[in-house]
Amino acid sequence: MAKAKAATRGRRYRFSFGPWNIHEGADPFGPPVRQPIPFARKLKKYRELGFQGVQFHDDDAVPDLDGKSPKQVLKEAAKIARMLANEGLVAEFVAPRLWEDARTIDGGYTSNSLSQRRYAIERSLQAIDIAMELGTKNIVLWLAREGTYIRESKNARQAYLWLLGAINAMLNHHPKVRILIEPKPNEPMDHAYVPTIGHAVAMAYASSDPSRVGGLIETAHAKLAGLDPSDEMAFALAHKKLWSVHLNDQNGLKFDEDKNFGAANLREAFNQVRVLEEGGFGLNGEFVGLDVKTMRTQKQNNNTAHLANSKRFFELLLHKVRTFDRKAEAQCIKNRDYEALERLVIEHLMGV
Ligand code: XUL
Ligand code: MN
Repeated sequence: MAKAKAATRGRRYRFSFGPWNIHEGADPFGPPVRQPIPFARKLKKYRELGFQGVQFHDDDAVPDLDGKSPKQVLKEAAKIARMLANEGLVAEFVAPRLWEDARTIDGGYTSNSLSQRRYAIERSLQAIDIAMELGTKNIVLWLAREGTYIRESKNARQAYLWLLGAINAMLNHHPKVRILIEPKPNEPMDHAYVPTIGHAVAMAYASSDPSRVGGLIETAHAKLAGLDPSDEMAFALAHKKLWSVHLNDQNGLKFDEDKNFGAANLREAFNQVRVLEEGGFGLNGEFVGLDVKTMRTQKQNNNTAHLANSKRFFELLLHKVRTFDRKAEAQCIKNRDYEALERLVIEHLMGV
């Protein structure tokens, strides 16, 4: 116990975000409100803001990849790998973008159309090739359109089997690839398959190589499922399957808000940091990933403040976790005096 504590005290975390987090502000009700920033300029921001890891969709690395030959795709990915190295950055993961193409309107891996399921798998295998070129083994699956608008449109049991088949095909494609399932219960679908980390972990154990399938938990997605994000993270950590996080926040059951980490519920954020710190998250090279969007109201020249702020809120909460009075906590637990424990937590957070 003392040894584990020594290992975590003073531990430094590495942070990542995706280029889509510097967002132009379009939403379903209005157009962009800021000019797009070229990828190379976004890349310059990472170190400046204190980030080392870059999260990618496959076409963040290779735009319009469906129209390019496999050779061309790899050539362009290699160019991005050089850009990363020049900036002192690393790729954290690549996620196949399976929700924009016309062939994924009704889902990719779980589409009712055989040719569309094939397209989804082919595109995912190509995402693995891109990931390897970028120097990461991690593939994130956000299963955007794998689900239904109306229940009767798909056979859910069959869909889970197709999903498993797709995961196994990816594992089979490269001996080192690791699949990180990012669960989300809804949006864009009414109901999404694999809505929670429990489902993702079950899929991992059912796969052809459970040691290479794990999860990424996004705060907002857990909250949209009506669950506590820190408990979800703890569940994955207990199974050694928390391989990344998307920290952000969410003000109740609305659309996926991607608010700043800690901005809606500070205590929940504190508990996420506590669980990550106590669970040894990061000790195997995991990144503290953010998935936070620039507010639509933000002006062009200050469109990265949300990233710096979310990282800062994490670090301030980490300080709160590390300075929490553990002896007093143990005493409250021993006495089963949870009213006293609650007061201890709230006063600590309020700096009393
Ligand atoms: C969608 C979401 C995505 C994934 C990556 O809700 O969170 O940005 O994190 O595809
Ligand atoms: Mn996310």
